[in-house]
Amino acid sequence: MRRPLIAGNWKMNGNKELASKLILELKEESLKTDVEIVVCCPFTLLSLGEDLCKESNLKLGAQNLHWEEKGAFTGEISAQMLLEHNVSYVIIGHSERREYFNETNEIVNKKVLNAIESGLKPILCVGETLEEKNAGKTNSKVSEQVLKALRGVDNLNNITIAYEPIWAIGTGKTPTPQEANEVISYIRNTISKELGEEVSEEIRILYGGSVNGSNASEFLNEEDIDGALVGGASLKVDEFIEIVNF
Ligand code: G2H
Repeated sequence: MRRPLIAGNWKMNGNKELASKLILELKEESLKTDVEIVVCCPFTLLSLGEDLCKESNLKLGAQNLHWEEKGAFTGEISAQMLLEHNVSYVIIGHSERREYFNETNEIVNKKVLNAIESGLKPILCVGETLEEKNAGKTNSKVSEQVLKALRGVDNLNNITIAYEPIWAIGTGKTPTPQEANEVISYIRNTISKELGEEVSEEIRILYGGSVNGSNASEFLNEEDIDGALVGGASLKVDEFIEIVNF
């Protein structure tokens, strides 16, 4: 049985006040205990997030990391720096990173390798553009992204994948839950064929893209969907609670 995971990706949003409010309210709620909940806040809020998440079931996540251990990489952040703040998860290869910061599959692969070697759990994002979807290229695009990102990774136990169709991100548009489930089960089959059946049964694959309090349960009740990566709705505590308690 794969334990569902709901991760909130705050992107470049929030401040100390919002972080305190959101995390404290989440801690006070009675949330499903069989769901793993991760808060991926901006780097500057990790220290506060670390304190606020203490003595709770909430886990802390980051939204990016560099692939090197340390060095002259102005503006970057290392796995060790994240670990020092009790960060457990790190989002890697989000489409916004790929699009605005030119992250290629090779860069994503280096980041995944570094995260795994350092003891962080990557949430690897993959997804197709609307053009690729319309050209019938969804499955080939996402399976290529997954296999390239996982190249050379020996231990896949701590990997989570998030299928996020780019056209569904922050747009309010979504695939149907059945369509999302089909792509996710294609990813699972690809992993089974290329990397082993056992790991394909164990690896968690989330859906992301305009998930909200109203549509979450439909996605999360699909057989192959193991959770959600939530952007906009993770900044509204009531909605995020609704998603977690789907
Ligand atoms: C997709 C998602 C979170 P949103 O990027 O990663 O954002 O839920 O706002 O579409």
